[in-house]
Amino acid sequence: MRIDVLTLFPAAFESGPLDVSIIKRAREDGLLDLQVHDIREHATDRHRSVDDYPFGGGQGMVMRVDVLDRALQHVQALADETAYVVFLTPQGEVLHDSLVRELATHPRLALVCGRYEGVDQRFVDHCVDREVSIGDYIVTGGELPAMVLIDAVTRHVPGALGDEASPEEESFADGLLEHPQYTRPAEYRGWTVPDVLLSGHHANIEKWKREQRLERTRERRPDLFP
Ligand code: 4GY
Repeated sequence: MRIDVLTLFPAAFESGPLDVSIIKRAREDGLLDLQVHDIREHATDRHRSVDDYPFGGGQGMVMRVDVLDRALQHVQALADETAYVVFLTPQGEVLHDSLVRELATHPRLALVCGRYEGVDQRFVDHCVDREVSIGDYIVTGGELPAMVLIDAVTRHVPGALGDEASPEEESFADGLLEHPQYTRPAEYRGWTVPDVLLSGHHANIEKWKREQRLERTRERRPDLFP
């Protein structure tokens, strides 16, 4: 899959979480083609301005519709596929497993990262296919939310998790939280591991894991409970 990012801070995507581990390998293997673009290259005045004061007053600055539209048109023309355009904003629908899976079915995404107080609504109305939020809190710009989305989506690209692992077998695929995990040593400072996990009785172990997942989900996330 191809993902184009439009940002005023392309450096935010250099040597970060998308350059290590699973996402690094997905990029090396050609499963993710990530291209980052500087919105400022599409400013035209001598100050290279990308923002201006809000009509009607108010604090802060608003990103200009003309600069964003030129940047997006430039990016769209870089490949044959038309990118599905996602704007990261707390005003969007909250990202969840089913939306991640849906976004992963698009062959090409373009992610628009806002800064300042936001972007001119005309850009959203005329150029954006989907507004997505990573949760009900505010961060300084759309770059971190874009990275979260890229990571979550890439895990659903076939082959990205390697041969054995499948996202279908992960937490949320069946709507439940994970059971607790333990590894050696079996005892540390008197802290022990549940006996059943050391018993070698596979049917009992599977039953315990299921019970733990149901119990955790009921206690911590009743909203997810089946
Ligand atoms: N939460 N989920 C989020 C955010 C801040 C555009 C500048 C979020 O997605 N984005 O907090 N974004 C941005 C939004 C203008 C600040």
